Amino acid sequence: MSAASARTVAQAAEDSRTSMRSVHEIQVTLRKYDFSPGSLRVRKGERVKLVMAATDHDHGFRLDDFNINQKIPKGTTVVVEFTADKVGTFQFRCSNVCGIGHRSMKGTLVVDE
Ligand SMILES: [Cu+2]
Repeated sequence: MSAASARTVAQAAEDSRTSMRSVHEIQVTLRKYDFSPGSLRVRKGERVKLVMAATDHDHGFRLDDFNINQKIPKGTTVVVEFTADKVGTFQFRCSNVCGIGHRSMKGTLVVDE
């Protein structure tokens, strides 16, 4: 194989990797006292884009394992992006005291191999 065609093959491989690395977008609604959906499932290596809307109160999205703590004010939609770079089941929860059920407002992120 010549050097020129080797580069072409490498470029094609890079192009296909880039297109596979598409963003996994998930819409999440936050309201007293849950996340909907409350269970998020993605694959390791995916770029995850959470589009989160707080409908009834200021809420927050805290996912310590990925160093995320984002406030989501009432009536707004906030986008959080991260790379799911480790496998496991991780808990997220509301990080803004929103009422009597605040402590039970949580969900799980599952990252599959
Ligand atoms: Cu809350």
